[in-house]
Amino acid sequence: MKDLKFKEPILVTRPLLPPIEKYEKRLKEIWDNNWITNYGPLEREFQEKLKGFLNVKNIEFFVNGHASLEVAIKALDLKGEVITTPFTFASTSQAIINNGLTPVYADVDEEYYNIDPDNIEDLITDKTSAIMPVHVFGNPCDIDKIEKIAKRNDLKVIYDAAHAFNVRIDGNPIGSYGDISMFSFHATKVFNTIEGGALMYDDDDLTYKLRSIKNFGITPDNEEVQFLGVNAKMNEFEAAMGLINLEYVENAIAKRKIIYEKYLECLSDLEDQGKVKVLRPKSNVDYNYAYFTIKLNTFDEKDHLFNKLPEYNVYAKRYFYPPCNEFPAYDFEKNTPIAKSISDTILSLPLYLDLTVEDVEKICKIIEIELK
Ligand code: T4K
Repeated sequence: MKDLKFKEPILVTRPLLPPIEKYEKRLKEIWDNNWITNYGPLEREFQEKLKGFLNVKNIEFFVNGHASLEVAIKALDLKGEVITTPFTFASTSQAIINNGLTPVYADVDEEYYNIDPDNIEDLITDKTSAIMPVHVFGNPCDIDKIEKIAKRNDLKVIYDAAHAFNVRIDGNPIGSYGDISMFSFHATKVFNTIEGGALMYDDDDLTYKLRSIKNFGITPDNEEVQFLGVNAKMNEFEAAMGLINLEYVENAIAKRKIIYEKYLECLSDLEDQGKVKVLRPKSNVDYNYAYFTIKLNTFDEKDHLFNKLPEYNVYAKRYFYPPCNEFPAYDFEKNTPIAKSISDTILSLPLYLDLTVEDVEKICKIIEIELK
């Protein structure tokens, strides 16, 4: 145990931070511009560059991912009930509830932990206005089935793509599906703008509404309050970070892939013995290696590992525990057994670009010892 204890804490993630000189250069630009928020020149430059990088039609930026999700719901005028997944971060459900709508939870699939389309249709009522699936850990949902259900029932689709930066399905950008897709650029994500978020969408008509709603509902052309809005604007410091991190993100993803594959190699014996199950990317997907998750067989095994790892200075996270329909803050039916069993047994292990393959070997050795 002594040999395996890390000197410095190994956290579940660390932010992608570019060379500080690059940020200082952009800070100088912000000072020269005398413009620090409200759709400034760096945000506009970032918008054009990111559109080109991801090959998507429209992008609007926001102060954080959660705020952008709330604005997306307002922009699509959703009413009543929204069918969503309980296996996600608190943000997804809270965006629905904060807009005065009711989340209706569909259970998830056992392989990728995403909303199971076969559970959606039974939950549709005359109050349902939308489906809000999450591409959990960056693995795309069953988009074909979801979009067919939405079309058949005249429902909107907002994808919570918080984890899915730069993911592609059969070469197509993940932000090009549904009515709107939401991305988080939080410090803990593959790509960050410190805090920050974005909506990506095809319908050009949405731009006017999104830009108004994130600025108190004030319309950009005649400055009338035509919509009920909030303040959810990105600022120039966030945009500067985005512009610089964009230069480094492909390299960061390539490094994450090496770490991910090292974990796979080091955990293969435990997998063969049926002690852990690793989440893998779908075969037709260019993945971003956002998370490395393992599923244990029982709650007790998960709990044991989660509590033991800190003794070695390793900090996993329980993404996501419990399922959202079991949060004490709400009173929803707890009727999603698969989400519950995944939530009870899953852990996210450390994954960030400065983690070394030697670190991974040690972490896996610790897991092996603790699961004996
Ligand atoms: N939808 C989904 C599906 C999401 O997962 C999220 C966010 C959202 C919507 C909303 O997007 P945002 O509004 O956040 O843009 C973290 C993030 O705060 C959150 O953004 C993320 N999902 C969630 C999955 O993870 P916590 O509670 O785990 O954060 P925290 O502070 O414990 O950080 C995790 C680890 O990262 C720590 O061990 C330390 C390390 N860390 C963190 C920060 C902030 C650093 O090393 N440096 C840092 O600056 O929620």
